[in-house]
Amino acid sequence: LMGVTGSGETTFTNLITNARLKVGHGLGSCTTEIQLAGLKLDGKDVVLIDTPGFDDTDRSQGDVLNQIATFLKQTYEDGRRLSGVIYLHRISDIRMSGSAIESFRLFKEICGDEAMTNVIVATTMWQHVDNVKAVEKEAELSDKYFNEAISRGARMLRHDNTESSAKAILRDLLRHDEEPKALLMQKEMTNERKQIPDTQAGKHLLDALDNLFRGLQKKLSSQDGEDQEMRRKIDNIEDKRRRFHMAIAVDILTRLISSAQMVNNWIPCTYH
Ligand SMILES: Nc1nc2c(ncn2[C@@H]2O[C@H](COP(=O)(O)OP(=O)(O)OP(=O)(O)O)[C@@H](O)[C@H]2O)c(=O)[nH]1
Ligand SMILES: [Mg+2]
Repeated sequence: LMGVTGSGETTFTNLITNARLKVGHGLGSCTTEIQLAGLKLDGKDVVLIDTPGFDDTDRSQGDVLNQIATFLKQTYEDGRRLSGVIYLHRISDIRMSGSAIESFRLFKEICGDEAMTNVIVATTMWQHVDNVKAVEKEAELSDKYFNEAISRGARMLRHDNTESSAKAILRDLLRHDEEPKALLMQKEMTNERKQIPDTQAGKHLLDALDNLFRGLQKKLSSQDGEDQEMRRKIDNIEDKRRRFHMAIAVDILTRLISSAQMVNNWIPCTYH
């Protein structure tokens, strides 16, 4: 389950499993770690993977991408494949904000075109909206923002926060003729041994930050005097870029240390 923060990933997970994962009721993001919860559906063991939402209010998009990427890589190396990916989107959002568009682009880069047949875009929060307007908005979303994904095989379904609609979404993924498929980012990191910033999703995120950075710098240079607010925004983007690289460096270092420890532990044994 992926989506922007507050789109209802954890609520979806709790609805059909025995898990009692923490749901966010305030303005801030809630889920900070990837959490798993299982259920039995039509005799099949299903594991739901609840992820921290994109556009996290406390952490950067890069931190969330790192977390998801690390988990996806591990899963793929363990030989497990995802039967499907559910992207939740709030139908109650008045408009598709820049960050919502950006989050979905990032999601598409994580999955890649080939895995789109195993993707469901599920709209949530139907209880919060006028039904007629929401149906119009749903049509606009499928024609405009999600149409490329749909043309590659993704399906758009409604989730009305009931157990039956959540199960219908899972059944759609399980019943679908497609085999579980590796996501593009999993193949890039494992088969092509790419680091996160070199994957399509990583590159996309860095490009987006660069564009933002250049735009703000241009604005700043066209102004007389120092604009404190603009300077703060630029510093914030620089900070996000640095943290994205830093998190990856820490990850690589941790792996190196643990493999060095494995070698250390192994050498004395060979002499016995
Ligand atoms: N009406 C309605 N409310 C929902 C639905 N899904 C979630 N909510 C509410 O939306 C809020 C956020 O839900 P969460 O499940 O924590 O959202 P999340 O996507 O896990 O958020 P992060 O963990 O921050 O990424 C909570 O108050 C939920 O009760 C839904 O389908 N319909
Ligand atoms: Mg959550």
